[in-house]
Amino acid sequence: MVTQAVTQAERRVRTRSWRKVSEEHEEHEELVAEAGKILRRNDMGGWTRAAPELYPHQWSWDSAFIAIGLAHLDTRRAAQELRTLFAHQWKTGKVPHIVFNPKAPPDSYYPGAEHWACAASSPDAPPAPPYTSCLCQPPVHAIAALRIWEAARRKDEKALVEATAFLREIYPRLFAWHRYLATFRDPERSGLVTIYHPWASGTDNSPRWDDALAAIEVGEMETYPRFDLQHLDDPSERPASAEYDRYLWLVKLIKRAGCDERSIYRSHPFLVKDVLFSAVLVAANEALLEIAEVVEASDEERELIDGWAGRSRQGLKECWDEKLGLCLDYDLRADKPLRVRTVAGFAAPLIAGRQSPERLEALLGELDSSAFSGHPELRWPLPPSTSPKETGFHPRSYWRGPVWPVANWLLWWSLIRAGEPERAARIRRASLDQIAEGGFAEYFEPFTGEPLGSNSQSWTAAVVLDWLLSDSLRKADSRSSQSE
Ligand code: 2M8
Repeated sequence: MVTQAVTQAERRVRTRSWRKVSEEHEEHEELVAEAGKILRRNDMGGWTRAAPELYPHQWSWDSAFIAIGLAHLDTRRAAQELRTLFAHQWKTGKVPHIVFNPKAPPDSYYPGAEHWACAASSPDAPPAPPYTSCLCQPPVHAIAALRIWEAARRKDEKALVEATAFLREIYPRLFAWHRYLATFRDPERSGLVTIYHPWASGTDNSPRWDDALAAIEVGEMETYPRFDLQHLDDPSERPASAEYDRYLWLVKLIKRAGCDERSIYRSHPFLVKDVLFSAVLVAANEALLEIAEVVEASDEERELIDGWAGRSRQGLKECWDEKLGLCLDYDLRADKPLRVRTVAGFAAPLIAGRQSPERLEALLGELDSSAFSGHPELRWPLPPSTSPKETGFHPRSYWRGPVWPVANWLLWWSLIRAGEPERAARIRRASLDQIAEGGFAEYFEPFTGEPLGSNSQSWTAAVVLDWLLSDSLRKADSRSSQSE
C-alpha cells in the first residue's frame, strides 16, 4: 500500500509538471461550470437543498457555505440563501439546523418534518409550516454574510448598495443568533458552546462523541426507517444503527422536554462543549464585528460581540491538550475531556485564530504529521476527518475517517488568516485535484480517493467556486508555486 501510495504521489507530481498552464486553466473552467450547474440544479427557489436525494431540505451550515460559493456568481441570490434560512429563526435567536422542504418526496429523509412537527408547538418556534428541527449547527452565517458584501464591493456600486442593505437587514438576526449561543448554549459563560445532540456538531458520527454516546442508555423506542441508506450502495458510508438509535433516542428526549433549552440543560444525558462549534463562533463574531461597523451598530452591541469572541478564545485555550497537541471537546455529564484525535482538534484553534507562535507550530506539526496529512498512504495530502491512528477510525464511514472538502475549506481559510498562505495553497490544490478526479462528492476515502456519500453535494460545489474564484487565493497560490 505504501509503495503504491508513493507511486501515486510521484505520478501526481509528474502529471502536474507536465500539465500546461492552459490545461489547468481549462480544468478550472470546467470545475467552475460544473459547480455552478450543481448549485442551479439543487436550487429550490431562494434556498438550496444540501444534496439532491440524500438531503432534500435546507441545512443551516450548508446554506452558509452555499452562500459563500454563490457570492461569486450572484450576490443577490447568495443573500437570499441566508434570508430564507433566517426567516425560520426561533424567538430565542436559534437558527434551526434543518428547515424542512414541504415538497420533498415522501420517505426521502428521516427524521423529517412530521417527526419534528412538535417543535412547532414550542412558544419559541417560528410559524410553521415549513417545520424546523429544534437543533442548530455551527454558525458560519456571519462569515458568509460578510463574504457576500465583500464580493458585492468588488463588483459594482449597485451590488454594493444592495449588499449593504442586506447587511442592515440581517445584522439584528445574526446578533440575536450569536447572543443565543453565548447565553442559552453557554449558561456557565465558559466561552464554549454546549451541544445536546451530535447532529448539532455537523460531524455527526465522529469518534469525538463515542464516549459520551456510550454512556447513554437507550430506552423503549419505536422502530424507525433508515431512508438515508436507500440513497447509497454501501451502508458502511453512513452512521451505524447503534449510533442512529442514540440519535433518535436523544431526539425523543429533546421532544419530551418540549424543546425547552433550560429543561434540556437540566436533564439531558448528552451535554458536550464542542470546540469546533465554539471556534467557528469566534470567527463568526469577528465577522459580525465587521458587519456591525458597516451597519453602524451601537457601541454597546459591538462591545458585547467583542466580549463573546474574547471569552470563547479564552475557553478554547483552556481545552488545549499539551500531550496530543490538540484542542479537546469536554463532556459536561462525565466531567472530562474527550480525548480523540480528529480534524476538529487542530481546526478549532486555527479557526479561532490568534495562536501564539509556539502553539501555531504545534498545530501545524500535528496537521503535517503521520496522524493526519502526512500519513504515508493517503491518496491526497489532506487530513482525514479522524486520525487513522485512532481506534475509532473508519476510512469509509462518514465523519470517522473520510476526507471532507468542506472541512478542508475551513482549514484553508484559517491557514490564510494565520499567515500560512503556502500551506493553505497546498490544501486548496490537493482538494481541487481530489474533486477533479472524484467529482463533487460529500466526502472521500482517504487512501483511495474514492468518492463517498452523496454526489452533487451543494457545499462541495460551493467551496470549489470559492477556491477557484477568490482573488486573494489565486495570489497566495501563485506565490507558493513560485517558491516550488
Ligand atoms: C450531515 O448530517 C445530517 C443530519 O443533520 C445527516 O447525516 O442526516 C452532516 O454532514 C451535517 O454536517 C450536514 O450539515 C448535513 C447536510 O449536508 O449532513
